[in-house]
Amino acid sequence: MKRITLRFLPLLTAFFLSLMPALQAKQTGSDLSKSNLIPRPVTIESTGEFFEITHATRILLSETTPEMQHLATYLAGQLAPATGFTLTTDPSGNSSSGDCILLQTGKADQKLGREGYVMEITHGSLRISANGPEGIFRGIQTLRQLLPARIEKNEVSKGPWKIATGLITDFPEYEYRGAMLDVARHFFGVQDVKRVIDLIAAYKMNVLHLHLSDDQGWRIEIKSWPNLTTIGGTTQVGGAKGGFYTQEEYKDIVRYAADRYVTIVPEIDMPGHTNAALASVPELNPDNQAVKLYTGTNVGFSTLQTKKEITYQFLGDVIREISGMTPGPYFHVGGDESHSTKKEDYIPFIEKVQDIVIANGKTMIGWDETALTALKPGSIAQYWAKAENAKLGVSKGARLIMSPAAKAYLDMKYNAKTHLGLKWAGLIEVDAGYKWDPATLVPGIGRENILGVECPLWSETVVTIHDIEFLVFPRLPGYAEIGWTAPALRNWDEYKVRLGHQGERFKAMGINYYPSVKVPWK
Ligand code: TNX
Repeated sequence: MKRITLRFLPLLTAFFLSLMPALQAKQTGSDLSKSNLIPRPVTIESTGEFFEITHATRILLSETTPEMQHLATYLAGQLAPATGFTLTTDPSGNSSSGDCILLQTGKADQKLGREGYVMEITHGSLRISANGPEGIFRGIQTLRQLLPARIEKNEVSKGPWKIATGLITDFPEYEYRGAMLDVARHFFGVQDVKRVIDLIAAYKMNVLHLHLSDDQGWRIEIKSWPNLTTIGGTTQVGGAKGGFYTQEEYKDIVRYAADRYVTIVPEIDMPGHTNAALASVPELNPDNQAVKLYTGTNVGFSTLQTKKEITYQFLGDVIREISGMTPGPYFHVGGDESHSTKKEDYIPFIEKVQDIVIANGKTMIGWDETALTALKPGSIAQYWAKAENAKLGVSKGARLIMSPAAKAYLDMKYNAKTHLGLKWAGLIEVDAGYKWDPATLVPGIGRENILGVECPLWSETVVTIHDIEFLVFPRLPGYAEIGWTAPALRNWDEYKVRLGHQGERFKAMGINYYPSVKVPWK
């Protein structure tokens, strides 16, 4: 008996040793394919080991441009508060000795495009490669989600900081993946906007559309028309003190966004939604008499004078000043719900404004009503309400941003009891917000007509950053995934499990989220 056991010992040992990696993987969760990433990447392969970030891990760069150095600093800054590590960046460092995170640009697969990346994680190193810095930045967001949720805390937490090994290849479905914040109905300061930028960038969104003017407030300093903010910026819905961004503050927001590869799209809504401008500039009114400031929530009662020359002089100045501070390619002219503008006036008005936008080097975006006009090549329509308008836009060669109110409006209540939000477009539970495909939603509109997806947050009922977070989370990661992940890789039953795991990240980030019963929270 004894002799038999001894004879088989080497074989038995070999057998158990061969099981070790699998056992280890089970016990400690080192299966990269089970990492609950949002948005879901294109492919993930696991190799069953670990990479560990320690105080000695170095961040290496394949090229030492200021932009790449900046990204290395950003990465170290993301990891510092929770780990307590001050990771060093070693520009010319050699990766062969291991224990490094390598950020490598150039020579990546063309199919990754500008934003895609490949992440190769081995026991000794983690490498993110991409065609340029933008892809590296998106990859860093994946790296954050591969670490334990407590990496998002603002205080030092216990390690170890292990990441499962394997290979991720990832790139986006749509090039425009955005959120919108209405800072006109209620004003939100620079710090709040930066918080929103950080939160959307964590889910690989790349656009923040700012709704900068409406009946209730004008929120951006225009040097040639100072009354817009000294009068039009003073109040908000409900009558409390409003606010506005100075040009320096706006530039600061734009820079902060650019550092996170987020494009700011400024919107000045016109010819309707203009009461704040009409209250600030008497000459914009038919009788040259300024109207009163407005703090209610009705829509459709105001209009610019489409036949007055001063209107275009005014808009020329506004569009020039804002465009000059906006590096992104877009200028949004609103154009929605202009119920007090005659259709025969609306059409030539938008066409004139389109020319001004183009003359300032920008591409025009307008809400879907602008599809009624003669759109120039390149102009973009944002579908929110009328499929007929969206199809008309497509027939004129416009590309679409998909923001269907009934699916993608962040200001719609989750259910009848939600204390914030509106319900005119319906209730949008977390599953309903996720279960749609922009490319099949409207018959006659296909993938090729769509530039991307945007989820707008209108702020009639939203007063604080706390309120913003409650309506934005947990729906926003779903819109981010609709924009990033191909429809074949998306289904609610699988997504909800990944979303459930994000709950602990929301907590670590201090996000005031809606704990929907539809989601199996971890
Ligand atoms: C419609 S969406 C509007 C906004 C409101 C929003 C409230 C759009 C282009 N216009 O003026 O704030 O509904 O959900």
